[in-house]
Amino acid sequence: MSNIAIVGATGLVGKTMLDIIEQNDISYSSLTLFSSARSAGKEIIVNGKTHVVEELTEEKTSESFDYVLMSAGGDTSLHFSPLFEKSGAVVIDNSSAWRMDESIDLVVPEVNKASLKRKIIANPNCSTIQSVVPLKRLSDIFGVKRVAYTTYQSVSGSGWKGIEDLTGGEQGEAPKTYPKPIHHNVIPHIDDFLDNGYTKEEEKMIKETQKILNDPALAVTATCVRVPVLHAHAVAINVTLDQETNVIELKEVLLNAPSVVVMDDPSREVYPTPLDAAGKGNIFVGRIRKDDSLPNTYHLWSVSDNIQKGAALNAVQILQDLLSRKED
Ligand code: 11C
Repeated sequence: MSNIAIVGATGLVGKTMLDIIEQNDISYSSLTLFSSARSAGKEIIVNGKTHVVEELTEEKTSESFDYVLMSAGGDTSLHFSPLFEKSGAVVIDNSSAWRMDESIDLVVPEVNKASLKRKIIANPNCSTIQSVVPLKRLSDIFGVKRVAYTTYQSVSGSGWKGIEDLTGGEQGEAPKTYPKPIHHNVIPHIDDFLDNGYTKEEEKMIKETQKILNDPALAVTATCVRVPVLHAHAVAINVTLDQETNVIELKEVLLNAPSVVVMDDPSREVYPTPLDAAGKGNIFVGRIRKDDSLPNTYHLWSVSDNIQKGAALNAVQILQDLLSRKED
């Protein structure tokens, strides 16, 4: 059995990782919970045992961990992940710090596997994960030529503080996290703006899709929007395929895609919404239809819980894959 550490255990993603570890009966020899100095000392019960959260320090990285699930932001990861790696641990990192590093694998278990050439594995951005899982099936079978994303991202993507901005806004409070009120509003601005007019969130979706689908030249574009929803992101995906197909065939392919649940029957008003996906681990896809404005082009509507499959669950699934390899 393994010695597992969670860094960022008191955050929304860290807490969900612990819930998933419990729900999936993942066994371990020891479980150590780390946080910043601010949250150290808090107590968290996992599998009936009380754990006192410790402040992460350089010294503690050498405590012979086998696996470290890191959800503590880019700067913390840049500093501490290589120290854990040097001490022999495999780090599964939820920040964007390592994702585009050529030596680091960016992994969605339904799509690709960690090579372990480095012992730091990057967990992709939430809106990327729920997009590449259906796209990978289409890419394998029909080839993908171009992708245009428009996202509708819930406030839990910003952690507890995003949730507080929405619930505070409902009480008439001014926003503390977002540049504009999110209550009764939508904000076409997630993460910082870049010189080219795109945001970092949009750049992440573009570059991470190219890396995960192993096609650096794939034409991808994105507009990312924050919406006043608590849990689960929606992504409108417009995809141009290399080979001709039709809606029936496309649905058939997606019905067989791992982790994908097709909810698509307009005649009965069946299509996924964030309320359908919240708290669940699947990627729900609907509104599958032909885009007649371009050849071989289709619309998909993908909805998934950004804290579950979009972050904590994907990281734990990477861990489960590594644990199963160890057993073989
Ligand atoms: C959001 N997608 O909804 C972001 C959160 O690069 O892992 C995740 C940011 C990241 O705000």
